[in-house]
Formats: sequence, C-alpha cells, structure tokens
Amino acid sequence: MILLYLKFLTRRKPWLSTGNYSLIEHEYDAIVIGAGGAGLRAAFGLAEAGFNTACITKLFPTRSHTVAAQGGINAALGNMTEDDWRWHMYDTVKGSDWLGDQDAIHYMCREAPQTIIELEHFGVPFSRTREGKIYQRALGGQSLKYGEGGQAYRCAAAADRTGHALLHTLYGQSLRHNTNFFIEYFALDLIMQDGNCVGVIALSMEDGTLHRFRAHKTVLATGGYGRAYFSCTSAHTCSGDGNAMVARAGLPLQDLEFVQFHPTGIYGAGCLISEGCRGEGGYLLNNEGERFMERYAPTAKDLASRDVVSRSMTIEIREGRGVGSEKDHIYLQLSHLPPEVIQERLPGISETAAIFSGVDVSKEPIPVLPTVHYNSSGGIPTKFTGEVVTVDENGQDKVVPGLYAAGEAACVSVHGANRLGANSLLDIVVFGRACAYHIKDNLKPGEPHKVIPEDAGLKSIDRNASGSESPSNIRLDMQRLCNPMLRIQESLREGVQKMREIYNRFANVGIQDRSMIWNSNLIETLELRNLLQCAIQTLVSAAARTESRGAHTREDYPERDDHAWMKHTLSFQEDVSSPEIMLKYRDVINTTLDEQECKPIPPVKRIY
Ligand SMILES: Cc1cc2nc3c(=O)[nH]c(=O)nc-3n(C[C@H](O)[C@H](O)[C@H](O)COP(=O)(O)OP(=O)(O)OC[C@H]3O[C@@H](n4cnc5c(N)ncnc54)[C@H](O)[C@@H]3O)c2cc1C
Ligand SMILES: *[C@@H]1O[C@H](CO)[C@@H](O)[C@H](O)[C@H]1NC(C)=O
Ligand SMILES: *[C@@H]1O[C@H](CO)[C@@H](O)[C@H](O)[C@H]1NC(C)=O
Ligand SMILES: CC(=O)N[C@H]1CO[C@H](CO)[C@@H](O)[C@@H]1O
Repeated sequence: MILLYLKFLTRRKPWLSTGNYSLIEHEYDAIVIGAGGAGLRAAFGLAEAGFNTACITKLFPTRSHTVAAQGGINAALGNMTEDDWRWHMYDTVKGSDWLGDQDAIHYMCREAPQTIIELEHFGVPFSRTREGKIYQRALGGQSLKYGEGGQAYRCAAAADRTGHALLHTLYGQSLRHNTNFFIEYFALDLIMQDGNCVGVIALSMEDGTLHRFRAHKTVLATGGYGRAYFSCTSAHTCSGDGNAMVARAGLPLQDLEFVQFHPTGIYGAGCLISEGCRGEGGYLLNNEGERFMERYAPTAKDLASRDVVSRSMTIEIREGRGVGSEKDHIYLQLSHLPPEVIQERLPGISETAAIFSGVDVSKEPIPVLPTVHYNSSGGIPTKFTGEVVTVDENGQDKVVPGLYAAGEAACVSVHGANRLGANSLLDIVVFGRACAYHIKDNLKPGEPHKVIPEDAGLKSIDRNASGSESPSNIRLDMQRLCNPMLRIQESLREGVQKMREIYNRFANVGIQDRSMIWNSNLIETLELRNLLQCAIQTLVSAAARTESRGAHTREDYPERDDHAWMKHTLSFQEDVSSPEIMLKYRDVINTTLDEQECKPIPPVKRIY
C-alpha cells in the first residue's frame, strides 16, 4: 500500500514538487483539520479527554464559514410547542428523500436536545422566550406528529446570527481546554501508510515552511465546496480541500450530486437571506403579486423544504412570472411583519438586504434567486461514529483506520438527498463530538508513532508551476459551467465533457508569485485544484443518476426511482492528473440504532 501510494504520487505529473524547503516535524496523538463548528467541537473534545491535540486551520477559527449561519439549530426541545425527537427524525428522513442513513439520523435527532443544552451551558447566547426558555422558530420541512400535527417550532436561534454565537463559544471552549492551534496553516495532503492515515502535510502561509504532522487519528473538518459555483452563499474559502485530499488518497466521496440550492440568495450578490425570514412569516411573490407557493405546496406553502421551493421559483421564472426588468428573479416580502419582529429576530437580514440590494425590508420586498448553498448532503463517507469508510472488493463497507471526518466535509449521511434548514449546525456539533468520543474509546494518550519513509507525503508541492493558464480564468469557467440547477442528460453529458476540458487545462497552470510569504496566488491555485476535483466528481455522479430525488432534479427523469437508485453514489478519482472518475454504489442504511426506541421509516412519496 505504501508503494502503491508512492507510485500514485509519482505517477502524476509533479506540477507541485518540494524542492529543498525546510520541513518541520510535529507529533500529536490526534489532529483536527478545520476550525469551524465541526473542527472545534472535535478538537476540544479530544483535548478535554487528555489527548495531545493539534487543530490546523487555514483561517483564523472564528472566520470559518460556520460564522455566517443565520437561521439556527434544530432540536426537539419542545419549548414553543410539544415536540419529540422521533418527529424530528421523521422529518429528516423524509427531507432526505429516503437517501439518508437512518442509524445516523436516529443518533443525531436523539442527541439533539441534550446537545443544545450543552451548548447553552458552554455559553451560546440563545434568544429567549418570555419565560426565559430557549427561543425556537419555525423552519422549512419541519412538522409535528409525523407530519400530522402542523408546523414544528424546532429551530433554536440566537437572533439571526446563530452561527456567529456558536462558533465564538466553541472557540472559547477550545482555548479553555488547551487545544494547540496552527492557524493559517494550509493542509495539503494526507499521509497514508498501509491504508492507514498517519498524519498530514501542511504549509505555513505566513513563511512558506512545510510541516509534517504525525498523528494516530486525523479528523477532517474542512467544510464544503460551494465555490465550485458561480452564484453561491458560501465564503471564498469553501473549496473542498478535505474532500480533494481524500480523493487523492484513493478514497471515495459520496453523493456529491446532491447540491442544495437555497431559495433566497440576494439577486446578483448571492448573499444568503435566511429561511428564518419565511419562518417568521415572510413569503414569496411572483410578478402577478401571487403567493405562488400555495399552488406548489398547499400545506407547507413557503415553508416547504428547500428543494421544493427552489424548484417552484425556477419554474415560475421560466414560465415568465419572474420579477424585475428581465423577469429573472422573485420577491421575498417581509414588509407586512411587525417592526419589532424584524428588529428583534431578523436584524442581520435587514442589514444584509440594505447593503447588498439597497432595500429597506420594512417597506419593499427583497429580490431573491435560488443560490447554491450546501454541499454536505455529499462528502467524505463516514459512519455515525465519524470513522471514514470506503468499500472493499466485495462492495462491503471498510473503515479507513486513523481517519475521521465531520461537518460539511463529511457525508454521514444525515441529509441524504436534501438537507433541512438548521440540521447542519446540529450535524457539525453532534458528529464533531462523536469523533472525539470514538477516539477517546479507541486510543490511549501518548502512544509512540511508527516509522514512516523520509519522503512520506512530500511529493505534492511545486510552487514554481510555470504554465500559461491563469488559475482565475480556469476557476471562472468552472464556476459558470457548474451553476445551472435543473438537469437533463444532454446538458449533463456536455457538462462532463466541458468540465474535463477545463480540468485538463490545470496541467498547464502558472503561478506568477514565487514568494514564500503570504503567497495567495499559490493558495488560490491549490484551492482551485481541490475545487476542480470536487466539480468533476459532482458532474459525473449527477450524469449517472437517472432519477429525481431531493436536490437532484432531472427534467428527463422527473420521478424518484427507489428500485434502481435508493443507494449512495461513491466516486473515486485514482489519478488526479486525469479527470476520469470511477463510480461505485453503496446501500442506504435503512435500520435504526434501536428498533425499540424508534422504528425505521419506510419510503413513501414526499409531499409537503
Ligand atoms: C450563509 C450560510 C448560512 C447558513 N445558515 C445555516 C443555518 O442557519 N443553520 C444550519 O444548520 N446551517 C447553516 N448553514 C450551513 C452550515 O453553517 C455549514 O454547513 C457549517 O457551518 C459547516 O461547518 P464546518 O465546521 O463543517 O465547516 P466550516 O465552518 O466551513 O469550517 C471549515 C474549516 O476548515 C478549515 N480548512 C478548510 N480547508 C483547509 C485546509 N486546506 N487546511 C487547513 N484548514 C482548512 C477552515 O480554516 C475552517 O476553519 C449555512 C451556511 C451558509 C454558507
Ligand atoms: C522555485 O523558484 C525559486 C525562485 O525563483 C527558487 O529559489 C526555487 O529553488 C525554485 N524551486 C523549485 C522546486 O524549482
Ligand atoms: C431495507 O433495505 C433492504 C435492502 O437493502 C430491503 O430489503 C428492506 O425492505 C428495506 N427495509 C425497509 C424498512 O425499507
Ligand atoms: C420543555 C422545556 O421547557 N424545554 C427546555 C426549554 O429550554 C430550556 C433552556 O432554556 C431547557 O432547560 C428546557 O428543559
């Protein structure tokens, strides 16, 4: 396996080769890559359990994309109406269009209420009800009593800045537990030995030095890859680095075709306008002033799940009922809401709308458009313990020793084909913590490290690539190609072909900046390579799936096909120098952790 890995490293054109740069060695019990909600929760969980833990992050922790989360975090606390975690589980399975793994969904929903209370005790400043309980708002796709009891109020919120509150609190906890931070270090590649992960190579952005981190357990919490798309709500730093590292280690990514569009990105800017707006009573209008969601989802209306609302908006626009001079967007109406609701519950939104669309939400509607929001329906396949899995020759699940993943980078899979609003903040804290729990049960602090070859992990960086292609041109072409939402076979086949061409241009990329200090030209090029790997795998996976399920909408195959397609896609890219992707499939787990506690939810048609 070592040989294989080295061979795999040498086989590809070494557009990045090391040269004689100083290499600094580090040894830890465990390392976490990423300092968003998932990474921080895993990191201080490990430090608290007595492990010598490093947290490597390319951003200052509180700049991670988690900080941008607005709506909130789901848990059946029952503070506003009666609630039960089993109803939350039902909604999540239904929301996933039966592609979610029910053991993982069971775990997440059951752990949710206690997790929120834990966060409260850590110091997250949740909004409060008049009685002083944690405030919870309504959000899409959430019901009471298995869909029979009307809208659930399940989303715990700190105004419309929940991610901000959460991330800062978790960072405080990490400092309290003495996590060792390596801030503004860019992780390049996993170090694999005999099929085990034994650490990671990283580049210090400040001085250009290379660092080799040895660890018994490595947790990837590197977030999503929204920046493969032209119009998206995610930060520029969401470039799928962890996903691509896993692919380069010869391991699969799962279900990448399920890319979530959020119904309400600001037209032109892409910034997110939280679903919380509709949760507080906002609604969508077409150019006839009609609340058209009443037609598409008579019961849930504007709070149907995100894929349903985005699709309905796209159809309205296509049929000529869009607003604006080009009739190419939709209005989100908030001005009928009482001013105190806007001030207290949606202050961030009012500000964002004013800055990015020049609108005063108390007087005018916000121009919005479905915008790419979330990739973590897909990602690095894991069990609900956080352990990364692949498949063996017989198609059976096989754990990758030493490697864990959590958060938007991972595919547990709790979101299946479509993620419900406010289930992601929950996913990152529950499964970040699950990684720490599992490592605690399976490792003792201070164990010695095995010897690895001198050059292990070192073949992946050449700062002097001198081709003629500019990384920003390649990136723009990739983003434009990826963006459309509705998919048909010809356009997908053509898309894959075009993406292969774009991908191949990378072999001829040039890095102009040769400096060692804060070389953003180099970092953007590294991120581009990662994005390209995610993008090609997404398109190939989407072209293969001939059905519509959740966020994956095919005009030529409008129905869900459980017989052929109730399975996870696994995409492999053995050789990164080539855009050839191999697909395999893996069964969806349709059993719960404990049948006594709750039974599996059998598939039915998904209607809201
Ligand atoms: C605008 C917006 C609003 C949202 N609102 C909500 C909401 O209300 N409710 C909800 O549940 N979900 C929401 N989501 C989704 C949710 O916020 C994210 O899925 C979640 O926060 C991701 O957390 P994470 O820890 O996995 O990754 P991130 O927070 O993205 O963190 C990734 C970390 O990885 C590090 N990293 C990445 N690559 C490297 C590398 N190569 N080397 C070193 N470090 C690296 C980064 O430095 C960063 O610290 C929202 C998302 C967006 C974009
Ligand atoms: C890259 O270029 C720099 C400066 O031009 C030089 O010092 C360095 O040795 C080169 N590295 C490699 C790997 O060729
Ligand atoms: C679970 O999946 C198996 C096949 O993988 C199938 O035979 C069984 O009927 C499914 N059970 C439920 C409850 O859907
Ligand atoms: C039913 C109920 O009151 N649940 C919770 C509401 O929120 C508080 C935290 O403020 C919990 O402690 C309650 O148990």
